[in-house]
Amino acid sequence: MKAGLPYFTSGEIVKGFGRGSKQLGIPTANFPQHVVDKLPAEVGTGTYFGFASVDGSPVYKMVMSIGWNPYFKNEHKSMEVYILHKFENENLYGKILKIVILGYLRPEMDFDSLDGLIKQIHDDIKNADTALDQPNYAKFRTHQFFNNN
Ligand code: RBF
Ligand code: MG
Repeated sequence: MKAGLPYFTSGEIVKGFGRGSKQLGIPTANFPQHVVDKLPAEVGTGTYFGFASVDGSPVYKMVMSIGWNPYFKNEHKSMEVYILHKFENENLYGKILKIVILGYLRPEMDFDSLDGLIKQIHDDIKNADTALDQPNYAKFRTHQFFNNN
């Protein structure tokens, strides 16, 4: 496993840039800045995969972005989690998101078009979905970190 991983963290879901759902059709749950600032140096920017749970929900696969989103030229580093589960019209703001980061997919990139970014994220979702079926990753779904929330 990559240095610094597995990495376990949790925090309240806060409002992001409001682009994920509307502009990209890929809603993400954003962590507050103090959670981002706790990331160890080994867990650098890029796209990662792992598992996630929201307020004691079942544990779902996730894929996430850590960084400055070069396409949008953000000024703050963010941690945005896309959960591979369809939540029914639920507002997740204020709920507690628990994640374990298990693997690294690729560095952060800039794109010529929004379409290019969206296509790449869909590839990331597929790659995460496949990787997380490997037993060495899948075993974390039942890790005690996700118990009694
Ligand atoms: N934004 C980028 O500018 N470059 C990236 O390489 C990038 N990769 C992402 C990968 C995943 C799995 C996700 C969920 C998002 C990624 N984003 C990336 C962030 C995207 O720009 C962000 O979700 C929207 O700006 C909404 O805040
Ligand atoms: Mg978001």
